Amino acid sequence: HPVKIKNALISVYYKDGLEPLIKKLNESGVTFYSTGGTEKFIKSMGCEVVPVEDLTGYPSILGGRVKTLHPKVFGGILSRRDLLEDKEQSTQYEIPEIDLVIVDLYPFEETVKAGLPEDEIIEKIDIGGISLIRAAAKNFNDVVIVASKNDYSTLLDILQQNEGSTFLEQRREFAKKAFNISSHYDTAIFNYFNQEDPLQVFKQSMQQVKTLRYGENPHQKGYFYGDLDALFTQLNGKELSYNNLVDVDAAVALIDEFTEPTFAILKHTNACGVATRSNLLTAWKDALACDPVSAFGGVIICNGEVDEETAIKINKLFFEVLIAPSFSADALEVLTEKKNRILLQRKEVKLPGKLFKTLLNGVIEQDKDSVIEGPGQMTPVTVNKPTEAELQDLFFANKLVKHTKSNTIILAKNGQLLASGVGQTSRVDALKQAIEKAKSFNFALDGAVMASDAFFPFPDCVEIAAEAGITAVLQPGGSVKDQLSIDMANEKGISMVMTGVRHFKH
Ligand code: 93A
Repeated sequence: HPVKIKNALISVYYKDGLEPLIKKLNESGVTFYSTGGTEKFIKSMGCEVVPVEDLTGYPSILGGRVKTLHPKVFGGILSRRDLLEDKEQSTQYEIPEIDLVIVDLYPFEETVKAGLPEDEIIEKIDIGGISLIRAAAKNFNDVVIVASKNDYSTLLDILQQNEGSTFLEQRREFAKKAFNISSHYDTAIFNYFNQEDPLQVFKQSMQQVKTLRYGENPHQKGYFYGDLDALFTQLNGKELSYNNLVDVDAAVALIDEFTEPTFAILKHTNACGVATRSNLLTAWKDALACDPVSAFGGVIICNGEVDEETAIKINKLFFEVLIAPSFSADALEVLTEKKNRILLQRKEVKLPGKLFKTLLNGVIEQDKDSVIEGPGQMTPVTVNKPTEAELQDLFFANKLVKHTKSNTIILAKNGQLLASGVGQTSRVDALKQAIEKAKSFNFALDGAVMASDAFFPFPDCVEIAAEAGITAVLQPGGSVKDQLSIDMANEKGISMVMTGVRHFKH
């Protein structure tokens, strides 16, 4: 079913690269229909071109918003050439058969990236062009759609081979590419609309002020701007303090990394106990076992209902805050025995994706670190590759690394945090701290994994880790001396993966 191209509608934002194709089509006697700028461009090449206004009998109106949106244009593209009714109607309404459509859409993404004001971005949402693409692609049975300048030469080659005709499979292939372009285009528009307005987050939170008992220390005043009731139902205890709020924020961010039953205990925003298990009771026991000393006075969080048995165990610990999505009635009875203890039942609410912080005489803003690399994004760089179990532990450790103060080293095994080095000014200090800590709680590090929030500038960390029994290492990589760490891992016979993503948290 070869179709010879007789009429082409051409409407392109960027005109570059178009000449050879226009020339070839012109030689084959194709009639061109075109919109304002494109029409001028084709004319300037010395080719005849029919303004689309002459076809529609309408000028381009609303500042160009409506140029091609007309039954004569869309009828010409969508008419089924083998259907008698379509043929008759096309004749009745004087609709020409358009068998080639070339479109280059308004550069929406480019305009967003250039940081232009919203009204200019909105104006770059192409309506006519995207409709032309969809219509022509839908009717690939009779119509060729070229929706990308990358395909000008593809069509040129085909036309040269087939004497100005195209075959059905070729038109179908063009249609597939066209729908790829239109879906990508609409996704970009959705992504633009889906961004939250950071100032909105700020303005909204400013509507509610809560005076805190004090700030970080008793001699500092403290306030919270926001709506805690939207996030939690407080079931017991005194008012959240400034430091509690900071820890609750860190706890929520950490637990949201996990889907399997998990308990985490935090102190000063860092996890000092985390375990993922098949049930929350064992998760609690193993989270606490990590560092029962630090757990004293901590903030506890889990991702499932707290039952009575677990509540009885938790109750033995002195803690500040316990956060869970729900508590059984029995559990609540146990946990409310002590009046000061804060129990928060979490609501399912999406938190803002931005972070603000005042500094100097202004405010800095950034996106939250919302990415986490799973085993699929861990590239092995050593002769030995991590086992499946090690990969799972590396994934677990990577989640903790992301939520722990830099410089961070996380040591983990079997879905349990063994020890961490946190907030150190050198990575090797963080590692030494972690190893010391693990040993002090009688953890054997043989077969444990290590994760680092940033690259190793020297091979010393890998060497020390391997000697302590660590068998698999995760790091983002990116140091000029990466190879030294890789060589060290190979020398020690352990495995290493790189994720390419750094997770500083300062
Ligand atoms: O504003 S539009 O959405 N309205 C239309 O009817 C329309 N038709 C084609 N934009 C429309 N186009 C776009 O105009 C094309 O997708 C192309 O990007 C551009 C070409 O305009 P010109 O030929 O005037 O440079």
